[in-house]
Amino acid sequence: MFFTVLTIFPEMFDPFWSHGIIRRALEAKKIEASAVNIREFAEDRHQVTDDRPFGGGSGMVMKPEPLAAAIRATSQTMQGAKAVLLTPQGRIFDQQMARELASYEGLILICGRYEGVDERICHDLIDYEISIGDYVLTGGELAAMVLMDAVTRLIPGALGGEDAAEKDSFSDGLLEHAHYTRPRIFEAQAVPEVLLSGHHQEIENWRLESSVMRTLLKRPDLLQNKDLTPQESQILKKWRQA
Ligand code: 9D3
Repeated sequence: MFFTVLTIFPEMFDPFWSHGIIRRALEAKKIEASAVNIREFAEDRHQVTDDRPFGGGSGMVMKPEPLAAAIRATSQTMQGAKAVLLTPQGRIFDQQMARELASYEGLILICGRYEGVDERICHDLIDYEISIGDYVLTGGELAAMVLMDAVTRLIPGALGGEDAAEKDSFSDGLLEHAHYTRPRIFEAQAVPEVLLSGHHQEIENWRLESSVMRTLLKRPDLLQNKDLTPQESQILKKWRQA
């Protein structure tokens, strides 16, 4: 996977590239990444990337020419890449979209700033418009990092060791079971006895029950569109009666 981010703040990405799983994936060449300054594609002497909105009003709009030049130049060097605009008007990002995006060879992530980008950028040059949720950010950069983080961990080999990606929360539509580590008693709270028993089947049963119960309590909305296995339905019935 090849990520190119188009932004007026490329330095924001340096700490993101430099830590944890993202850093390891870069070092292992599971992903490649660069942040390009849109300003470099502005033709004027002061490299201006914004302008006042037609029709008046407060705030500034991202000019189309530098952005279009940056997207075209990047597309030419990235065969099979999709262009993603991070925008509050986009479809809300979820795990299914992360899986879809992870299937491409490359992603060009366009980070808006100011009040927004000129509408005419969207029609020909953008494949996806994505928001990361219904709250107001100051620009698309953090959203681009969220997207790259979620996509990177789906790239085969990027997590290292065993492929935990598919066992995760959301990948089967339920929240994960509760987790415990040492000590066995922490502030008068004991670890569930079954987890210390060594009975693998009982542990699996307990984890599925924990998973279904937690989803019912914390995220009942996830159960609306989910196909349950007979075992899951039985657990759910029991906890709904409780
Ligand atoms: C006053 C109207 N605002 C729209 C909600 C203007 C506006 C606010 C914030 C325009 C752009 C932005 C900057 N946000 C993003 O670029 C952004 C974003 C977000 O704010 N929330 C969730 N996902 C995203 S992706 C890009």
